[in-house]
Amino acid sequence: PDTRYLADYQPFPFILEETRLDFDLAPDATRVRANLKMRPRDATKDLVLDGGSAVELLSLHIDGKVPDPALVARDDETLTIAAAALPDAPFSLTTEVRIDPSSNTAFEGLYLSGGMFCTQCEAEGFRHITFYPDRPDVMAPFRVTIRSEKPILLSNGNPVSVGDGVAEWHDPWPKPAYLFALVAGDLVAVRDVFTTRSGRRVDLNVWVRPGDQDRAGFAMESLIKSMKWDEDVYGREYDLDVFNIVAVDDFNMGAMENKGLNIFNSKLVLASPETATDADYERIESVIAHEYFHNWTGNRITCRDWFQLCLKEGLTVFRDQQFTSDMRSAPVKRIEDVRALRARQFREDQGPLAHPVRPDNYQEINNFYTATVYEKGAEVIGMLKRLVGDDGYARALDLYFERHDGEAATIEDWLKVFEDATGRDLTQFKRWYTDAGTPHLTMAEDWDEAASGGQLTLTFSQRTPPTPGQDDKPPRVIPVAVGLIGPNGDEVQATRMLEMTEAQQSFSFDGLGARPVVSALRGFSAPVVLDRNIDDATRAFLLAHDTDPFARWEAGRDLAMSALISLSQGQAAGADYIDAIGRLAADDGADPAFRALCLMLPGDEEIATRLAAEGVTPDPDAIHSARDDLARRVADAHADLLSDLYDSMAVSGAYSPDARSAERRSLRIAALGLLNRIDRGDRAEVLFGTAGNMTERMAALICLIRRGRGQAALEALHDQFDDNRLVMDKWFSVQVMAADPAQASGIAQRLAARNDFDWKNPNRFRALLGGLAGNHAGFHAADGSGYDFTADWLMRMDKVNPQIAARMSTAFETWPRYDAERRENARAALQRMAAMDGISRNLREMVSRMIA
Ligand code: B3K
Ligand code: ZN
Repeated sequence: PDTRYLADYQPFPFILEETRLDFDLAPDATRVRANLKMRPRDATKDLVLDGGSAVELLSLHIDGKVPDPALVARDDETLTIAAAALPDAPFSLTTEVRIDPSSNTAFEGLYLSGGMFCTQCEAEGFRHITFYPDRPDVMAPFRVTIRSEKPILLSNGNPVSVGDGVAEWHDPWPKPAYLFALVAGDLVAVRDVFTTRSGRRVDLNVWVRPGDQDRAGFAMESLIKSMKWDEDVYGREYDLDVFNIVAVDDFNMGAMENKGLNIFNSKLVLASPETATDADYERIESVIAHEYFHNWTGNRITCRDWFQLCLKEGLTVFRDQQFTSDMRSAPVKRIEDVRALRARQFREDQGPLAHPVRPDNYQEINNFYTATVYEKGAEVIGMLKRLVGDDGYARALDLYFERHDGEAATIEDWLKVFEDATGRDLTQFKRWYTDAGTPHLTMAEDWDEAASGGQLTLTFSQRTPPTPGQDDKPPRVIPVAVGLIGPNGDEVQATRMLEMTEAQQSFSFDGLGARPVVSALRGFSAPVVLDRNIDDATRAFLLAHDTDPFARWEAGRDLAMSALISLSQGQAAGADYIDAIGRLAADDGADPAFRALCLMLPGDEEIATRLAAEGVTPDPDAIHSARDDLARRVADAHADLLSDLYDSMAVSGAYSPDARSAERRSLRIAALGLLNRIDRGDRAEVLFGTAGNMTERMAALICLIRRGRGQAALEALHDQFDDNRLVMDKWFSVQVMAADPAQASGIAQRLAARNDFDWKNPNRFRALLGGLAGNHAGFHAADGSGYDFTADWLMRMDKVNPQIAARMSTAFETWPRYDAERRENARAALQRMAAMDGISRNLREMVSRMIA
């Protein structure tokens, strides 16, 4: 009954020509007057406006008159005005409502964060502000007046007038309500100016709390780089006179692309060398870019309905990934993205929460802001680009902006643009959007020395395991990038894109002379699991010689993975890996960040996911000790080399977050992590005490915790930063994440009892619960303590902030793959949540999909 279906889409029967909003802000009684200029498309239809139960209607007028009360109906979610009460011509609808931002703990709609008023409307938050057609295909220009004693009053668009206690804003670009934003607070700005290529002067402001200005400079630099890049690479210019970014401490996700007024979680704005790591800096740069890029892919062209979420998110992630590759090392970025995809999206695709990139039904749309919609959505665009080529992609994008600017579009529109621009039929390609699950691609090799001067035939077959609601998966088109390396290590066939369209298909390479080694799925050309029969010696050969950086890294990864899997099953293994990795680490010709990535062993969770994909039940404790064992052996075997790297990769002088310095630090930290297994933590202790930047201090702290000697460092960090929320979030998270698994949930319990566990703050809650979920063997402790702790807190959080509870419940999504005892414990925890009185729609949907 609560499920919505893509197939049921109906256009809104009214046209909204303009929206005027008037806010009188007060913490517990804000008044909102809305004046909507409307025109019926179909005069027989009632006008149904969305409006949450906490929105109190004070008055309603149609063309200035109060309608017959019998023609107006209110329920918990809507306000309906019968067609009989509406003119058959343009009319104006005026409502006045009262809302209470101070009691809004769900942080959806208008709420308070540290005394500042702010909003979050995507996906369906605007209905908690006033009565409105809260759907993305209803777009209108907005005029907004804000009355408040707060000194800084912001909304979307351009400022019309800013006076004492009142400000007026006008956004000329028609937009859906989910892009509305308002901020009122005591804020200061870091300012700059950007001149667009056609000469528009744009005032840029990053608004933060007084005292935080000196940590907002990097966000500003990132914004300027993003604006320039979007002009250079996509020909997209900014379209207003101001661009505002505001940092808030209480925020349900990372950031939000509201037109001209992006609102950010403060952890994605504020950074200084003492408080933020290199990874934080990189993430700030990419999220600032992501939200900025939404101005065209999301705002100027938005989504017709929420089923089309990947239209804006997949494309915008793809764009931010391109941006980061241009700003930093492209191969390193690609490897990092694939790691993240496998860790989050493959895991999601493998379990009960699997869904298509474009889902066709949902109960709560906020549950679909997933790795599948975002990251797999971006991979699908990468494949499209590989299939039509760079020029085809550029033509298609130009056509997309030209054809759909100002519209609310669909995946069908998106694919049509590619078909029209390139002449290619994308019917089969569309399955990447409609079918869930990660395809398994098997590759077999056949070498015929006698045929055509030495012929290699590769035969691929594809199979996608069933996912909830989808048993049969027809074959998809899969671009498989392949190169060939000769026995002497030289490349004999440069990258060729094989297009697989059948369930099984063969491709031949002639005139090869001697049998080459195949470098397959170069650049991770498709989001699939590749199964091939390959021995460790061949993997080591590829790790040494492959010209494609991704495939080269992947060869080392596979080598590590095969060793870890054997070790976790009690077999001796690892010699080939230890050998090969030593040679790579010593190769000064290879980029330091690349070497660092190769030195990092796959995480426990990734090993478990791989085992499960092969139909093996993962044993979290055995995986954990296998990883420990292999890391220690690597350190033993290469102690001198690692120690040299640790010393030589030190970056001298003042800290700078630039890519080159960060890459050296990453290799240094990778070496430290391994050495820590054999030096009792002595290096880490020195580094923690002497490093002037958070990147190295945090790495050192993790090492110390792993050696059971983190106490003094934790205390020191606490004393130094107890007034800095972002550092304290790390403090909470790291001690659970890096804990000995047997103690993880006990430590989490102890931390949760602290006064400064401000659990209603989403960052703090995520730090602790996410820290535990990130400790694989700790969360999956056989006695169920990790599950119980998590379930208790999710139930508590659900009453306050359902979105956060539902999001964090994904910690359980892998439960069906474990042994009977763990499954029993996890199921009991899930059932306890399902049975909770007053469970939210958000958590209910998640839990019921996981139990099903
Ligand atoms: N569009 C927002 C996400 C909104 C999430 C709503 N639950 C941020 C982003 O993807 O850019
Ligand atoms: Zn986005």
